[in-house]
Amino acid sequence: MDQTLPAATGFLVSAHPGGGQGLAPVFATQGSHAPVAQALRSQTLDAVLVHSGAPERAVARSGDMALVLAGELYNREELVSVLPPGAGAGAGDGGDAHLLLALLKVYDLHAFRLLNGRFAAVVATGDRVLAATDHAGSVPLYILPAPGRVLAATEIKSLVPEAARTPPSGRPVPEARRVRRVPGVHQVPAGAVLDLDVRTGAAVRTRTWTPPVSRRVMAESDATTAVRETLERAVRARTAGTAPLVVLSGGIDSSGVAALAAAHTEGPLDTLSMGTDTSDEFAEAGVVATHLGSRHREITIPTADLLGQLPHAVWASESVDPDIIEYLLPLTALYRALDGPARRILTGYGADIPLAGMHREDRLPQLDTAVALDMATFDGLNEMTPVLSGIRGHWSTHPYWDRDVLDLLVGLEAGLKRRYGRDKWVLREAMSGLLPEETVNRPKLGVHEGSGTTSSFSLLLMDAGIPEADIHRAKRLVVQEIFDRVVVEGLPPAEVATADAVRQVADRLKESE
Ligand code: IOT
Ligand code: MG
Repeated sequence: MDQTLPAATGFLVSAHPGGGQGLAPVFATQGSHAPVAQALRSQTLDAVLVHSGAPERAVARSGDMALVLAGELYNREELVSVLPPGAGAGAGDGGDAHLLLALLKVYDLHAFRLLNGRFAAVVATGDRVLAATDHAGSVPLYILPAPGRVLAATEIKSLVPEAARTPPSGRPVPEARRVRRVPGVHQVPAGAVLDLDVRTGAAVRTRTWTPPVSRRVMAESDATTAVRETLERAVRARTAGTAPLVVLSGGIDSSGVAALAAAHTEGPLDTLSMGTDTSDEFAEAGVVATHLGSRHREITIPTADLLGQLPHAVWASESVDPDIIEYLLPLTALYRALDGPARRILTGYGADIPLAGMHREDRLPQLDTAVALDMATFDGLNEMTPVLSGIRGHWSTHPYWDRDVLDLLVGLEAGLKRRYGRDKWVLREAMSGLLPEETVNRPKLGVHEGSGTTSSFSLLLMDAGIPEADIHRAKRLVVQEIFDRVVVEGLPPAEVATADAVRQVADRLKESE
C-alpha cells in the first residue's frame, strides 16, 4: 500500500498488570482508531492508535516485549545495518515499530540514542514501561503514572478523564514538566526515555540526545556543502517516495526545503501559501513556485477568522506559550483550510532556532547566546507538533529539525551563521544555486509578522481596553484561559470563542488594577 502517513500518528496507551481495559480516548488528530491488546508475562499493554489504514505496522511484539510507535524514523538504513544478520532484514520490512523492537532487543533503552526520527513510543516489557520521545520531543508525549497502571498519550486531552479518576501517585517524575491543571500528568522531556516501574509508577529518566554546546570551525565551502548535503538527506527521507506538499512562505527556510523536495519528486511539487486580508507574502512565494515549477495555491484568511481560530491552535498544540501560539495560529488556519486527501507536508519550521534567524542580531556573542538559550528552552513548547496538521488528517515534518541537520547547524561557529552582513549566511549560501537570487537574499519575516497575526492579536486586546503595556501578559492569560476550556475541560474548540476569553481577561486585569 502507498502509505503517505506514518502507520500511526497518535495513541493512548495503558500498561497494567492483569487483564485488558477498554479505552475510548478523544484526539484532535484525525484518523481511524484501532484498539491494541497485548498480554505480556506480568502486564497487559492496551492502546488505541490513530492511524490511516495500517495500524498493525505501528505495533510490534516479540516474546515479553510489546511496543507502539506514533511517527516515523529517518535513518532506517543506518539502523538496519547495526542489527545482527537476519534480525535486520525482517525488521526493515515490518515497518518502524518492528525495527525499533529489534534494536531494543540488542541495546535495551539505549536504542533510542540511535534514532533520528519524529516519533513518540511506549514499550512494555517485564515490569517496565518505557516512554520515549525523539531527540526534539517533536511528537509530544505525556504520562500519567500511578501504582499498578501507567498511562501515556500523544495528547493531553486523552489523559484528562483518566487523570480525574486516578489518584495522583504523589511521586515526582524526575525532570519532567507538569501539565497545567491536569494533576499527575507530565510531559516526557525531549530526547529522553522514562523507564517506569508499572507496579509503583516510579520513573527514571535517561537522556538520549542533547544539543551540542561546542561549536565547529569550518571552511566556508565545507560548511555550505555539509549544510546542503545534510539537509538534502533530511528532505529525501521525509518525502518517503511520495509527492509532498511544502508550506511555502517564500523565505529562505521553506524555499530551501521546496527546492530540495522538487529535486526528489517525480512530476511537479505542490506548494501552498497563506495570507490574510491584512498581510501576505504571496509575491515572494510566487517567485519560488514559478522558479521550481510547482503546482502552487494561495489561501487568504480574513483576520477576524484567523483570530477566531485561536481555540483550534491551542487545542491542537496544547501549548500555553503565547509567542508560540502566534507562530502556530496562521499555520493552524492554513491546515484547517486544507481539505482533501491526507498529505505529507514539509515545512521550513525551526530553521531560525539553530541559526538565530529571528534575533536580528549582528554581534556574534549575542547571536551564540541566543542559539544556546533557544536550544535550552524549546522543550515543552510543542511548536513542532504533528497535531497541528493532524486536525485535518495530514502529517507534517520539519527537515531543519532532523537530528543530523540540527546537530550540524547548532554546532557551527556563529561567524558562519552571520557573515558579510547577512543573517543565516551558511544556509543562504548553501541554497544559492537552487533558488532565485532575490529569494536567497530576502530578509526575514516571521510567519506571525508575514500574516499580520501579532499585530491583529494585539489590536484585538487593545480594543478590549487592555493597555499596551499589558498586552503580552494579556496574551498569555488569553491562551491559558483557552487551554483550560479546550484541553482541561475538554470543550470542542468550535464552542469556545476567542472574544469571550479576551473579555474575561480584560475584566480580570481591570479588577486587579
Ligand atoms: P517562520 O519561519 O516564519 O515559519 C515557519 C514555517 O512555516 C516556514 O518555514 C514555512 O514552511 C511555513 N510558513 C510560514 N509562513 C507561511 C505562509 N505565509 N504560507 C505558508 N507557509 C508558511 C516562527 C516563525 O517565524 O516561523 N518559528 C521559528 C522559531 C520560533 C522560535 N521558537 C523557539 N525559540 N523555540 C522557526 O524557526 O521556524
Ligand atoms: Mg523560518
